[in-house]
Amino acid sequence: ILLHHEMINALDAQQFHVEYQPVIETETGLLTRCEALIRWDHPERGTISPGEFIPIAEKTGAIIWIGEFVMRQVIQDWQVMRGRGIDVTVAVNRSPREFNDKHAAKNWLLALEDANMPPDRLMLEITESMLMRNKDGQLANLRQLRDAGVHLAIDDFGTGYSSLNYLRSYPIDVIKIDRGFLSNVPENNTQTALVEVLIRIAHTLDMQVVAEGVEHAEQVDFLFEKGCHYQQGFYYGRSMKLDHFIKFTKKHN
Ligand code: G
Ligand code: G
Ligand code: MN
Ligand code: NA
Repeated sequence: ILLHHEMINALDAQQFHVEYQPVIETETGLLTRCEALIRWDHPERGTISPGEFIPIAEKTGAIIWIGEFVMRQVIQDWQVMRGRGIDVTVAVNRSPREFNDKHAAKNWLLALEDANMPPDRLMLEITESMLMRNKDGQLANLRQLRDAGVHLAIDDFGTGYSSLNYLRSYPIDVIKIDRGFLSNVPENNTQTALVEVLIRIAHTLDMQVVAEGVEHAEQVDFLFEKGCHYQQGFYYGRSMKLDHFIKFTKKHN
């Protein structure tokens, strides 16, 4: 079991790092975005997936410190990319707890300003369940961030419980279709029809739509035809350490 103190020690011992997975703009084929994903290089257990330790960090509260580390690292890495001629928008996963601090939006916006990183180069990914809890303080932070130009995405869209009408009343501008929906596209007719519907929902709500879990060319053709704005998945590339990601991006674009 991963304990609170083990995660805090891991931060001190610099056992966490952030990797970047490419996100491709469908219309141009250009790599214009990426998603930041945390990794834990555990000295005894090897690399531990965030799927394993983030839920525990959310319970113990360590997520606040981990989240601060990720945000700081992303902003620093963005500056490195910018210095190497790359100007991408970076998506960062956020846990609901990180929006409880009423100064959260202000603090993140100040950090961007300090780094000369335009707010629209940052995207925050939240889950449907966070919106359903509908906490006033969290909503105020979301509004402030969106007003400043930060993109706000619903991650794993379609797996939670949000009502579609509800979604409209939140300052969300991006929908990420969960990769579970794409896994049997285009072989499975029902799944394929569902993805088409999800893309159309995004169009109707005037939101950008990202398909996750793109693994082969048939999916790329389908997403192009249906007007899915962005694509992410192993077909294009896995998450990479900063240096590798910079080389990859230069080669791709
Ligand atoms: O990269 P991988 O598929 O192992 O990620 C598993 C899960 O961990 C994903 O659902 C992703 O949203 C989450 N995750 C990855 N990095 C972060 C992070 O920095 N903060 C939070 N809160 N979640 C993350
Ligand atoms: O929940 P979230 O969307 O943040 O999770 C992102 C995770 O999805 C990353 O950990 C990444 O490793 C994984 N992922 C990204 N692209 C693909 C893909 O094409 N196929 C599969 N199976 N997993 C993927
Ligand atoms: Mn995500
Ligand atoms: Na997702």
